Amino acid sequence: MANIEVIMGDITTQKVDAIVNAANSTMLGGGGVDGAIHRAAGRELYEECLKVPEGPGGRCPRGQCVVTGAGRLPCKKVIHTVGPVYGGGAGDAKVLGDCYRNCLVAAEREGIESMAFPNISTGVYGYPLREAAEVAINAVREILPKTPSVKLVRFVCFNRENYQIYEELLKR
Ligand code: AR6
Repeated sequence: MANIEVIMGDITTQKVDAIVNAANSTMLGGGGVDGAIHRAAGRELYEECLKVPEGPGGRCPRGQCVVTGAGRLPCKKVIHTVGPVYGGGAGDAKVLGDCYRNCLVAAEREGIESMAFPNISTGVYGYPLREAAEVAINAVREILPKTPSVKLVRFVCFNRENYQIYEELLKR
């Protein structure tokens, strides 16, 4: 079974096979972690995203993911996913869980051994931190037995509050 760990830090500096981007469905960048990833990766990542075909839900529909190269980042791949905009309805957790599950399934397909997740949807998209962390950890624990190539999942928290929540929940 893979290791699941949490650190406090910047996802753009993680030396893992793949980092996950909390993108929007245009995949052409934005604020928050998406902006940081595109700034650090450079033009090559933007141009690769531009080539992803647009469907009815944009380049990446909510809850799904798209894998690209990583430009100048120290990782090999970026897995872009689009979380739910928190509305308090029952569908939010399903979509957020789908993001984590689908990223791990994509990682397995790509032969990725180590990956880092940001706290998807907990910034601009407004998902309450503890609820989001519970969904994230449950989804990862649920899917990991089916993704044996993935040996390390790292949650990268950008602030202490999120870090402490993950630390506490991962002990359970
Ligand atoms: N490394 C790790 N985590 C980070 C970093 C970083 N460098 N920067 C911010 N975070 P957000 P969302 C954390 O808003 O809620 C974008 O404009 C941040 O503290 O980036 O999924 C997209 O284009 C928070 O905990 O993503 C979309 O339009 C977490 O990353 C929209 O925002 C997610 O916050 C997506 O919103």
